Amino acid sequence: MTKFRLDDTVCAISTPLGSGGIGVIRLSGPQAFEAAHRFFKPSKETDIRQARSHTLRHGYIIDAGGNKIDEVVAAFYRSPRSYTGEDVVEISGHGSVVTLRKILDLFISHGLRLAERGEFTRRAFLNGKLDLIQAEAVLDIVEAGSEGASCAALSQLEGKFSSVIRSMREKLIQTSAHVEASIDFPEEEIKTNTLAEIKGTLGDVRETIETILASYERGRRLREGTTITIVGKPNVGKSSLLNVLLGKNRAIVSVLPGTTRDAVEEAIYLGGHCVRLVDTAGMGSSDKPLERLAREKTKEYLDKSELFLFVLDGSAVWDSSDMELSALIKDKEFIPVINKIDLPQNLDRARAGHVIAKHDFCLVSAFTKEGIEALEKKIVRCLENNHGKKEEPVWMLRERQKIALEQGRDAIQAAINSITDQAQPELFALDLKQAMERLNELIGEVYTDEVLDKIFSQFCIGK
Ligand SMILES: Nc1nc2c(ncn2[C@@H]2O[C@H](COP(=O)(O)OP(=O)(O)OP(=O)(O)O)[C@@H](O)[C@H]2O)c(=O)[nH]1
Ligand SMILES: [Mg+2]
Repeated sequence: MTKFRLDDTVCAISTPLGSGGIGVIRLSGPQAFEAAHRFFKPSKETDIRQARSHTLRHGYIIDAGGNKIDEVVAAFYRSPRSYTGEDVVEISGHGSVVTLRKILDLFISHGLRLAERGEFTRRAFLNGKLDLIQAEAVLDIVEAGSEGASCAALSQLEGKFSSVIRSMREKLIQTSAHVEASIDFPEEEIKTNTLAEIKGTLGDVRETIETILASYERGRRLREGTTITIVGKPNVGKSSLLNVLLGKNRAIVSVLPGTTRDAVEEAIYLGGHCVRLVDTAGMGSSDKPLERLAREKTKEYLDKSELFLFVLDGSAVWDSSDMELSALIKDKEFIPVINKIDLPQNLDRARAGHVIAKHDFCLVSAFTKEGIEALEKKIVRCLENNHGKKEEPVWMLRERQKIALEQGRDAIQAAINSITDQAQPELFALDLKQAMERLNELIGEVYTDEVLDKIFSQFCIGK
């Protein structure tokens, strides 16, 4: 996106392509009402160019030749009380791709421009309806893969995160004013207790930034979902367990050991958490080339997973393969699962328990489904322990936001150090300015077209 224009009117299909219950076409810009008037015929004779904001009209889309294209409902929003802050018309049709495309083409032939990716939200930002953190939260809401991610994104969209940043910025502005005054009027030297106060305030701001940064990992997991990997020696029932947890036959199951060769990944929801569940190839001790490859593949998941289900076969004896696996994951978080409890048991639980230590076994049968619900509950408990309590705010920081915060924190630390070293106020005034600039970038008080291009190119067209 090169030079960005705000003076033209854009249009796009805002619902996903495919047949749906309804499909929405959005028009935004100074010509939106005029363009709607050209092709939308309200069933009750009125001039929609005069439509009041936040009103709906039923009617038909009629092409230039007078043919009815679709029966629709149009919603009218007047600037500045709309998503983009401009005049907006949203036309809800019957959701057929063909019809939606036809309607879109009518508006484009009339001189409207097809919106770029994220252009509606970019316009909302440029028109001051949202700050940059809120604009990025829009993307997080659209992409949220779990209840937690959607809650965090919504609270960011509502401006809770922005207000924390703004209040820090306010503190920096006040502190900076103090310091600037002492530079402008050197005869009024900053008193020692004022310096101590400034240091205290800066310390508070740094603390707040540290707390936000500390939730980065949790936020990332919320956004990307959690990976749980099922490991175990061949034939213990890993794929069967995956299928049971998914509620569908996703992975091939057979009596032959070594059935699964490649890792199989599927997304599931567990207690409101979006989880990527991975079934891996059984890790035996044979040195056949294919098995070696399978083992390498499984090892790749060791660093990628947050939690492991270590599956043992209750009907088989504990052997060196179980032993090797338990050594491999001993420093990871895992739930030991004894499968096949419907069969006569041969596993020496005391011995296995000795190796696995501290951990309670989950006893299940992928065959009869006994114990599966308890296993699911245990997984959810582990996830909740890792992700923190629900009440704690988790900010889903994007890389851009994290970098700005880190740089802001470093500048504040530099200012604190200068005060401690009794440096000239000019010196820490500069650091304070740096810190404020980083916070301004964060909320988009200052920005470049490149930064906006990068952010909004991640959106879809129509958002
Ligand atoms: N009786 C009984 N049989 C089971 C149970 N779980 C799995 N099996 C059987 O055990 C055999 C192996 O199951 P899989 O799910 O393919 O085992 P796996 O661990 O994925 O095996 P690999 O992919 O070869 O490592 C199959 O014949 C399953 O039907 C169970 O709970 N009870
Ligand atoms: Mg398998």
